[in-house]
Amino acid sequence: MKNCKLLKIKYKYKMSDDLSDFDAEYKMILVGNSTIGKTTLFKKLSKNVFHENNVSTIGMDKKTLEYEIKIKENEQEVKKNIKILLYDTAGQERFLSSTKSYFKRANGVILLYSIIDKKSFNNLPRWLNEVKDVLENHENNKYLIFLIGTKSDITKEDENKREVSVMEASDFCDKNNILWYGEYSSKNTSQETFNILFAEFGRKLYEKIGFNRIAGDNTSILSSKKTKKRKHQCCK
Ligand SMILES: Nc1nc2c(ncn2[C@@H]2O[C@H](COP(=O)(O)OP(=O)(O)OP(=O)(O)O)[C@@H](O)[C@H]2O)c(=O)[nH]1
Ligand SMILES: [Mg+2]
Repeated sequence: MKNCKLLKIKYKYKMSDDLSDFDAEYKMILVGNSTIGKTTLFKKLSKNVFHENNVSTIGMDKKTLEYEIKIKENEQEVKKNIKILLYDTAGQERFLSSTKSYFKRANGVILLYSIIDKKSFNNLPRWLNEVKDVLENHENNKYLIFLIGTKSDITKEDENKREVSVMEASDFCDKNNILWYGEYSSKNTSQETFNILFAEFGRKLYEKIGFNRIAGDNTSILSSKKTKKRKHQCCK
């Protein structure tokens, strides 16, 4: 845990009112093993709901988020309106080839693992390779990777259920040039806190990439399907 500190969220988000006037848009993808809570986070952020039931994603879902962020330009604080097009992807192994097609031209990658599921953490290097394989093959070297742990409410109730320490996660970030953003719960973390977090991701992307437009986004949305048994959770 040398260089990598838990990053503080400095700026308040504000949903932008004027949608036509924005300074940049970025594609971000949620990536990680099945059942770690990608869709649950996506729904908390977009609809402020928490579902207990197990609905496995096939294909993907997407949602546009709009924020006003503050950045420093020539020593002055200026406001920028940004859009984040967020993709919720499938974690099951059997969908990997179609999932990878949604990684293309991503500007931000949110890697996730469950803090009560060591396998989901141990599989992060593999997800990282899959993402880099797609992004670097499409001549996209300007992207950022963020890491967050999910299901923090469970260890708050019972610390014995923890399988991944904060130190391990932070060290993984240090070694792989990833930004570590800590542990969250889609059950207990508020929608506003998630919005502040995503506005901060947007601010980091603006600092790294600046102006950006998402070209040719015409991917269709496939529905999610209830799966009774989730045996094929590879990547697990
Ligand atoms: N207690 C608790 N349960 C959670 C949390 N996030 C997700 N879950 C539960 O974990 C299960 C799986 O969540 P999903 O969001 O469907 O997982 P996923 O990563 O989208 O899985 P795939 O779509 O198969 O890739 C669901 O039963 C959720 O209710 C959390 O923060 N706390
Ligand atoms: Mg899902």
